Amino acid sequence: MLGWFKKKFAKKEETSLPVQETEPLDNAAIADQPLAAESDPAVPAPEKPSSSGPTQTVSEVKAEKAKPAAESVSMFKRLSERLSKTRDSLIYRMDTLFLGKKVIDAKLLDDLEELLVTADLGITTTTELLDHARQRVKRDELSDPAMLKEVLKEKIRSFITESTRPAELVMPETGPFVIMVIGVNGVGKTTTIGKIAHKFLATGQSVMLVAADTFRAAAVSQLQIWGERNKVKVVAHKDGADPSSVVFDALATARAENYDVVLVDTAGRLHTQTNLMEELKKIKRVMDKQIPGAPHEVMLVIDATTGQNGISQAKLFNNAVEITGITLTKLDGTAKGGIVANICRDLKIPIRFIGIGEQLEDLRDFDPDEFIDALFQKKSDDATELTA
Ligand SMILES: Nc1nc2c(ncn2[C@@H]2O[C@H](COP(=O)(O)OP(=O)(O)O)[C@@H](O)[C@H]2O)c(=O)[nH]1
Ligand SMILES: [Mg+2]
Repeated sequence: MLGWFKKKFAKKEETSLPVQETEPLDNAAIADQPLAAESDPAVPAPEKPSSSGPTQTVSEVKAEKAKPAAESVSMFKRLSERLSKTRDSLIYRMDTLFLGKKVIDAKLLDDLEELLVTADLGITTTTELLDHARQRVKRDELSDPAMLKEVLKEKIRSFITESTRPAELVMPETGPFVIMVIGVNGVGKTTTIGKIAHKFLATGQSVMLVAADTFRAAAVSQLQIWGERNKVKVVAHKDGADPSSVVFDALATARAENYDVVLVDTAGRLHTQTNLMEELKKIKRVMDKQIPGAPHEVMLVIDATTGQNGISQAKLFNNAVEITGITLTKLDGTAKGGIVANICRDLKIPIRFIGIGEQLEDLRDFDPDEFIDALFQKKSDDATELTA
């Protein structure tokens, strides 16, 4: 497993929160919540962890995070189960295509090309994959269709690993680590913030949430629910407030109160809405004024089920505010797994996390090897796992 963030921070063992099983989320209930009364930290601040103590090195942090083998197996199993629908749209279609075929001929390669494009790998990534396969066939290194799948798997692995390492979030040595979360409506920004907060809390970091999505009435209360669930402070202004001023105030508080991590929720916007994109730039500038260097991470959330549209969203958001990392949500849904390779190869922006469900713990560090292995798992392996 990769370490998912890097920071020399004071040891905060006593404050580490155990990872708890959470109740299933009732999103209808979230939507129906009355808007919390005007403003401000509706949720009391948690106990601040002590900032004294010996400094911990990155390798110590990693060692501490190393999981017992049994836990890793069950984590992999859960990932693999959650990816089953995504797997259907890529791997099982490939298996069906290769079934009963004895040789790799032009027709098979053409059919494969169509399959890969429709599984969201995109034209350029597909072309590169196919060229690679064709060259190997030509050089007589590849003739068995069963081997072709392995060749594709390793090539996809190389696309993903090359562009995502190092994929760790790098926290500043001092001051709050500010993460600005952006993306179009409904992709899972607020949910992802709740899940990321949970991850940081489990390592003993103090976390503040900022409701800079002042566009929709329910948005602030939705974030406040995630705040309550995590028992962390949520800074909000009145509904309809200027998001830049919310952010300006929140970062002042975060600095004054020594928060480790600040997660800023922004309004969903279409990447084609230029005025809203300008607003994002303004929010970013305001952050830097309050805490020089902030935001340290501009995280774009992409819904993996939206396919190629997700890629164009990323390009336009990147032009406006320079994305530093991506969270890909809803890979437990009917996503076409090719989008992962396409993002890595085409955009060269690291995927930090993947969302594989609606619960607090359903956010995984994106580990390219683990992901590829889970995605390419054979159906027979699934059956073994489920009966195990
Ligand atoms: N299945 C699944 N649903 C998700 C995931 N992430 C978010 N969602 C759901 O997507 C919907 C929109 O999420 P929300 O966080 O409100 O999106 P936002 O508009 O970008 O803030 C909600 O119903 C979430 O529960 C995920 O990884 N898997
Ligand atoms: Mg939201």
